[in-house]
Amino acid sequence: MNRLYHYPLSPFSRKVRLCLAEKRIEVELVEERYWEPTPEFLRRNPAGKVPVLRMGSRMMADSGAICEYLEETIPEPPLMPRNAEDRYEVRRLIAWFDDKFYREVTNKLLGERVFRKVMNTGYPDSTNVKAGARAIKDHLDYMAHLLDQRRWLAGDSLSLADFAAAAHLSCLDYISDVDWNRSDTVKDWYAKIKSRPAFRGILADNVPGFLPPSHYADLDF
Ligand SMILES: N[C@@H](CCC(=O)N[C@@H](CS)C(=O)NCC(=O)O)C(=O)O
Repeated sequence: MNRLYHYPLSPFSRKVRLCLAEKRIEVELVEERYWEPTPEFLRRNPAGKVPVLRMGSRMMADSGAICEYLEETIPEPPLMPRNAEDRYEVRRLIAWFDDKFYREVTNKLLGERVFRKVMNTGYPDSTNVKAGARAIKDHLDYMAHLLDQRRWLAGDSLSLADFAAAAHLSCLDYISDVDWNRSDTVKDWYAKIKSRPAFRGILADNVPGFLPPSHYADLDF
């Protein structure tokens, strides 16, 4: 059985879960408290990060590398476009969310509100929380700008860029940190992606000590 070592509120783990589910690859999920790394965990991934995917005898780390591997080995349904220009745009947006959005928003909001508590590293830093809450507005506006011209974030087909964005936003939605009233366009996009069967597992996540809001799993939020 394939196995994904993950943490439920890790956006990088969620991106891989969405990719696996969309391609109908079954995996057993194993929760990894990566901030308390065991020797076995570090043997699986010397970088000490989740996600890590075990497929057959192969152990794979880094969500970007894993998703591209899955795309190359299990091409259906496709999550990358056919031509180079369109693939460039998907990769640009994955980097946007996994680098810029993560640094400016996810890490500031989720990092302070959730991970400080689970890692036992003190109280949330309100300067970081305020900065994250300010930055997410610009990101939602940028998404609205893209979605005004395209059906999906990187073009007219669903792609890994949508999964990267949805992975971050779903983690933040779990702690009620997304203002869905800011843009109908972004809300419609999220409703569309949220209703995919691949999203079911993520909507069923439960992190002890953090109860998601009622709209979190509601497809008609
Ligand atoms: N580039 C990596 C980033 C993974 C990552 O940063 N994961 C976080 C959890 S969301 C982690 O394991 N952090 C532990 C650390 O940085 O030591 C990927 O895409 O998989």
